[in-house]
Amino acid sequence: MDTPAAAAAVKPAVYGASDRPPRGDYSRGGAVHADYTCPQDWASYTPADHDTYRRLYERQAAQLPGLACDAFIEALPLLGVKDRIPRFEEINERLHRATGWEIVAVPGLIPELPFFTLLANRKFPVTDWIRKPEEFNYIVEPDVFHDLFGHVPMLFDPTFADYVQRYGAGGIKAHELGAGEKLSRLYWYTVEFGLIRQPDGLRAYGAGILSSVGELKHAVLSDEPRRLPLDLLRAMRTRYKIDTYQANYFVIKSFAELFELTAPDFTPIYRALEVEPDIEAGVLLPGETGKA
Ligand code: HBI
Ligand code: FE
Repeated sequence: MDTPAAAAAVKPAVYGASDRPPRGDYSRGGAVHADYTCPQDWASYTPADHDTYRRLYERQAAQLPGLACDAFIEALPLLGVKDRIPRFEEINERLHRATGWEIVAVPGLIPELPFFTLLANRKFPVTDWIRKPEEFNYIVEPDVFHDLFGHVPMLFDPTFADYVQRYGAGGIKAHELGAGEKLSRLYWYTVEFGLIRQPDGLRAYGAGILSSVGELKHAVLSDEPRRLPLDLLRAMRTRYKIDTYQANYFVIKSFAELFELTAPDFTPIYRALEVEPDIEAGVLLPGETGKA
């Protein structure tokens, strides 16, 4: 997969293989670099695109109190504009000052190794196209709203930002060990669908929850999903679903806890995982209450 265009033909097997062609244009007349980054094609946004972003932002921001974690709510205004799609460089000035991160535009989902490499270098890949108005309530592939609204505010939190950088560095190693899929479960159950128990109650910090109109209430308030204390092995053994609400979530007590998880060398963990069977989403093991 030496060029983005070639890679796009193979559609990165991300979030589970899907037979649909990728939404993004991975060639863009040669404007996509070898690391999959490309200029944000801001001029290509139509008034309808900006309006879709405005409406998504307005609806989601109204839902946050009592459901989104404090770090997210505090940082969200740092995205700047909310009535149109922001220019990434507007955000990068503030983000780089805060935690040394910057967001880079990509045409969509990218293969594992380039993804991990960008994170390891404190570059967060943000898809630069936005869903169509008719996809207002649900879109399968992450678009600019999911990435900007869901992921970027959390990167203003220094400890969480350090976790994501460590995750990326670990991901390069996991890829070399052939353990990328196991490690991607950790990403899924933390960066995408993580919950945190604050002193004032359960809150969401995962981007997949924070950017979803229905899943934010479901993940935090419903008694249907199982909620487990985050444990490295348990999370990396647990399969996930890509097109429904999660059947289980993993709960942390602090972002320091998340950061400390990535301290050890994962090689022995990958070895242990080779002999531990996967666990289906939503299944409880003996002794688990599912009420973390
Ligand atoms: N690519 N652009 C983009 N965004 C993601 O969140 C992403 C990706 N590629 C792979 C991926 N996520 C996950 O499978 C990682 O856990 C590897
Ligand atoms: Fe995401």
